[in-house]
Amino acid sequence: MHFIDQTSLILKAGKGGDGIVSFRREAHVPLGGPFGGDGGKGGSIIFEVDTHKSTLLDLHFLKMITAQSGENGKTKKMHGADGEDKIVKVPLGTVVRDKSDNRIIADLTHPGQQAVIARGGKGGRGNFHFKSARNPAPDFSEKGEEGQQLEVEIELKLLADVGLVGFPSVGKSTILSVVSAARPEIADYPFTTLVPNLGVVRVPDGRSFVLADMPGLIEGASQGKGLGFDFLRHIERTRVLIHVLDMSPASGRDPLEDYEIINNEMGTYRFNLLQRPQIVVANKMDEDGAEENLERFRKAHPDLEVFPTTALIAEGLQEVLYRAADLLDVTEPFPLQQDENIGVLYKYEPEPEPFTIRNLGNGQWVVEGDEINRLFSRTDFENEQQVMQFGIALRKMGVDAALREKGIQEKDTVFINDFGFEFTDMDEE
Ligand SMILES: Nc1nc2c(ncn2[C@@H]2O[C@H](COP(=O)(O)OP(=O)(O)OP(=O)(O)O)[C@@H](O)[C@H]2O)c(=O)[nH]1
Ligand SMILES: [Mg+2]
Repeated sequence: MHFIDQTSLILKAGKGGDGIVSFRREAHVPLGGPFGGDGGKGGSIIFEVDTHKSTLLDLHFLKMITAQSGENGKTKKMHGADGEDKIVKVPLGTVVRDKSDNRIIADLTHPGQQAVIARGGKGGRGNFHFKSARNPAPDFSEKGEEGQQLEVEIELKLLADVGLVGFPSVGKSTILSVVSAARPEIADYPFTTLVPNLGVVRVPDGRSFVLADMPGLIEGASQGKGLGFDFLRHIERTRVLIHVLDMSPASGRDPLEDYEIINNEMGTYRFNLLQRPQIVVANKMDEDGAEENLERFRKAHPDLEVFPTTALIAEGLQEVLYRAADLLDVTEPFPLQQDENIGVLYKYEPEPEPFTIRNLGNGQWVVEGDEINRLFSRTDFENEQQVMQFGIALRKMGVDAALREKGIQEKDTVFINDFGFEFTDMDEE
């Protein structure tokens, strides 16, 4: 199976339905009260973790996802139907970024977790909302809001707790195969592992964790050499590393040098991977000359704890697993990082707009916002003092200035929560 772990997609959430203009018809009234209903909300595009999925293959072929628009309002103040949300199933470990600025929109790390990636537009309000003493028969209504449109970069990052790292052919996949039920390919040529394999490891005391055999790293991996660069990204997700060294002189390499090179690559990679606790495993201890290499290594690194193993016959690995479980117990997950120049962000929450202004034409404006609604509900409009205070608070929030900037005229009507206010420009007094 082809392994797709990165793709991009265009998302178009549903438009909100328009509010409509209509009037109640009564036998003896030529023009009855406003009666136009609200448009329905546009459908949103929601990503949901499906643990049965393991790649982004289906999304790779999709290119674009849309959600249904809301229905327009109907007469008799009837609400148009909401557009249906579109649920997109993604594998655990999916990270979604806004392609325009590379910011993380969602980091889906729990089974069943959902995240709204493109929000559907709000429905427009029908004309009955805009009735006021000054205008008992408004002949206008709001249009539905456009749904959010964006291009996203989707990336799958493995969710292994522990990663096996090291040069090619040191025995990483062999270790995974003897400590878990995973059956990765094992061979004596380099780069046998092209895609990390995951296995669940159960320590005899009952603890368990997910272990991954990373593809071999080589010098220059952090600059994109070999397979390194792509898969260094996967290591980003792990909390503990098992650094595997080949102690056999037959490999033609020097384990002391290998150790330095791999650490250097991991340290140079943009998300300093050396922050993760490392367990050093000296593998292939069954080979001639391995003991001598181990001696040398220990002399060079007297403070390092080294675990000698013969992965082929599962010797020495029990201790390694216990140590990994112990380290996991005390190691917090590393936050997923943005590019260096953006800094660390755990979760991207767009800054809420304090308020929005819509020009309905004919000197009619709508101002909306959570803060404004709160203020509104706290104000007693029968009380002149409070009404003044409401006006002052709006001005402080910058509502007046924003309206002026959009070209509001003296005596235009500003609707807030279905109430119409006459605009008077206090700053020009
Ligand atoms: N003698 C000996 N050979 C081993 C031992 N562990 C693994 N091997 C052999 O080393 C070779 C490479 O093993 P793999 O597990 O595929 O190595 P890897 O690190 O996953 O290699 P890549 O996927 O290429 O990065 C295979 O031929 C294994 O049988 C060991 O403890 N002793
Ligand atoms: Mg391998």
